[in-house]
Amino acid sequence: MKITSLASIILLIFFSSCNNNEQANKSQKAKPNIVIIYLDDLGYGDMSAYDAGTLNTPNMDMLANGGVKFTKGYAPSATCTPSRYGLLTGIYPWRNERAKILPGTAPLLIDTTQMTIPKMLKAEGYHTGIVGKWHLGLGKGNANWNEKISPGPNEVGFDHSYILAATQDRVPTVYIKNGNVVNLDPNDPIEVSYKENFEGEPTGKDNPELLKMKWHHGHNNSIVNGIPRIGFMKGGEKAKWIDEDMADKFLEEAQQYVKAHKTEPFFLYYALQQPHVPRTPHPRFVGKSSMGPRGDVILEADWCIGEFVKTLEAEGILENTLIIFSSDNGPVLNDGYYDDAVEKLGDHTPWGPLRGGKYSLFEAGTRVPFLTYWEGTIQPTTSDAMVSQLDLYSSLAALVGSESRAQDSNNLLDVFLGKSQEGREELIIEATSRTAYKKGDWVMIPPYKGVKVNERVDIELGNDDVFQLYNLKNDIGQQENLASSEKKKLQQMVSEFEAIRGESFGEIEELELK
Ligand code: NG6
Ligand code: CA
Repeated sequence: MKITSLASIILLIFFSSCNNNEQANKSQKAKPNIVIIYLDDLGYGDMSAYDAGTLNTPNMDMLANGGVKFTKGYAPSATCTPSRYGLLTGIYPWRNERAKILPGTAPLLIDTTQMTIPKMLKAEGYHTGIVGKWHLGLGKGNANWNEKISPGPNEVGFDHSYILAATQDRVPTVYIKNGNVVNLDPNDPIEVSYKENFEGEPTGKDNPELLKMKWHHGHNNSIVNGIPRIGFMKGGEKAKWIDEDMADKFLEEAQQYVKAHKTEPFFLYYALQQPHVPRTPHPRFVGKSSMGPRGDVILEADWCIGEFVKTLEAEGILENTLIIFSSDNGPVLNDGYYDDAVEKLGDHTPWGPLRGGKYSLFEAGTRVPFLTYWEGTIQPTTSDAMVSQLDLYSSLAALVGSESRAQDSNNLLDVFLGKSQEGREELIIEATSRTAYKKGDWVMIPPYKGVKVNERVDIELGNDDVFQLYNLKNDIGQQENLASSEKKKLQQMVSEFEAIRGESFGEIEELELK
């Protein structure tokens, strides 16, 4: 063979392989891996990137400062179950009257015929997994924990699931993998009840001597690992989780999932349990924040996120992975245990400049840390566009080329990718079955009876006898109620709100509109 023809063959091979690489790159970009990292009760001011508190969260900050950091990012609700429902379905949780904080025995909340983010992504060729907190009900109610529990995450779109059923403070205190309780001993079956105790079983209420963490309100039923819980449970000794190991366990499962599926497009919903109660940092993190267990578990979560991102990097897929980070609702200090969250808070402000907290219709209930990160694709920026977790469904569908859209989910793909600042115009937020309406900088809260402050958690709930209207542009702390001075604005907000909700709210006729 002549030298020239050999050279041209080499060149041909070289160019065709470039072309292949380019194509591979293109199709990778079209179907990037998608990871949602979801914290439980992390407040707007709990991340140092939000410049509000005094905690130092370098790994979360790395994502926030290297991606799009949203200053007006909202969870659908100020509590867990409704937020997670909205996140996965793109449907307002107030449309489903069962979307309330669920006990561990509740049936699956998402109908198996309903579309969800993982279902939509599966249809586009994704492998889908969830690791961490579920809290959307399991089975048909009062599940038999000793058999395969179904329907659950695997029936609403997840190919793989490794979950805790409800919350860390609710029974059953076991991990469930693809519908089966992990380490279940058939000779020690699990029984669960939210109504009555099982004979002879100690409780937090009657056996304070057995407790390593004391309950403040609620949380006085079965005792697991010295921690009193919500609900009663019997049996399943070998299957019970060790609270202090939970963060490491979920991290390991998330890392394994990534390693197992790195060659196909995957969607991972990594739902960490921190800083929800009971706050049980691994001994490696005890004392690290000097704010007690609440601060310590946030630092633990921060470390987990750092390790998780390192895994994406080590597996060579960081540049092909869109990471979305947020929290299911705002912060709470005393959520039912004596754990020094109040006493050791110091100057830290988990709610940042916002009013209220978890359970509240005021801003801190639903405005949460929210960011998107995509190494090499998203340019670092701060965005003041209003976005909701509800919008992820339609935006991710647009990203992967799916035509599917969800009812209350706006396609804000360009906003999430940092290419546009045009977010939502309006949003309804929810807090324990109450709703309020936001439009631009304005927030309208209809009158709600009920206490203004929940004394047990020491949080202002947003209830008042009168309409409340705030302009967040000049009043982010919601101090000045403009309802009587801005009556036209109020009337407009109320009408729009009622049109979306399809119901009428409050006593608008008493406004004497002029
Ligand atoms: C409340 C619990 C609280 C927490 C919350 C759910 C009591 C008194 N309080 O009912 O501790 O578990 O439910 O939190 O039981 S969430 O983040 O999952 O919505
Ligand atoms: Ca929560």
